[in-house]
Amino acid sequence: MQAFLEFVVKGLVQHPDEATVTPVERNGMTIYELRMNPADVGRVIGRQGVTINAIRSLLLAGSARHGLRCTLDIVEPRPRRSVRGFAMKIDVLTLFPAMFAGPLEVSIVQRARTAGRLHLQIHNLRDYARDRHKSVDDKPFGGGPGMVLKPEPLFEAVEAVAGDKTHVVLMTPVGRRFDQALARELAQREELLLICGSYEGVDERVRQALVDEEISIGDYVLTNGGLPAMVVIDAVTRLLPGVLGDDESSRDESFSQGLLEYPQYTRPAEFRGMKVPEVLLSGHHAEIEKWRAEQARLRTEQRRPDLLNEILPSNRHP
Ligand code: 4GS
Repeated sequence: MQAFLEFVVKGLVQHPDEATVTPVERNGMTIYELRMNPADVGRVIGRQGVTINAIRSLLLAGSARHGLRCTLDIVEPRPRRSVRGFAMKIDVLTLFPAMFAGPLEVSIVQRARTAGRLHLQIHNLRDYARDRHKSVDDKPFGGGPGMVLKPEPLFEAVEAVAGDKTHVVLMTPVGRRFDQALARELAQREELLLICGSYEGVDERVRQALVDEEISIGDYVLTNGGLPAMVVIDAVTRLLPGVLGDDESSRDESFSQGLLEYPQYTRPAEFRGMKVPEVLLSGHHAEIEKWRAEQARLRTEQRRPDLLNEILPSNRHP
């Protein structure tokens, strides 16, 4: 369908190399967005819309045969955003670099890395231990169970890795609770250094002298700060400019207004006797929007009433 539209549009315009067709999924409908040189818009619309209506009819006929719902939209050329060249640098200090293979090498994070938006480097804290035994931990002064991360390797590592602009973060349960607002804050930084705690904790002088901010991903005790660091990296990366496509990020906007997601369905319309709500099949966009807004509010009231008094005043009851 896209190729067909492209063929038709390029045949009409004077600058065919500037004409593009992008399918965008919205409310179960495919909108084919046409972009072109502004001088060509008139040609594609035609006198009194004759040309564009003819294209729409062809599209409708073609898509109906396949049971799809499509439409056509002429949109402004995408603004050249000033995101080109922006990249965030994230360094991680950990005793278990092997943990980081996998989660950060797939999906959107991997895409951000290959696109040069995210420069991620994992450093083994043990490489910065100077003594013969490469020791990174020691018994706590004053006694007690477990081991504490020694200051020397951490100081050496941070001094080697961090620059002037680097925001140094310690992952620890005593830190500020991580949430979407904090992810947005961190995404504004140019360079992050995430220190993963291990064992019973880190020498207090590390906090005093090296760390700008302490972050916790939640009130539970993990074996080390590797997973928390990955959680932060994942949430921050998808907020970096140019990482999510337009479609992904506009979807995100409606969900990060502080309400929980409304229920989503895809085909088939009936599965093992369970039906998709009629309104979603109706094609009435206004009705669908209304239903989704109601559902999002209902779910939030039932499951996370705390969210309604938070974040955005627009979430509150009128
Ligand atoms: C968390 C957390 C954590 C705590 C590290 C016990 C090893 C462990 N770090 N959010 N010592 N929750 N860290 O559980 O950030």
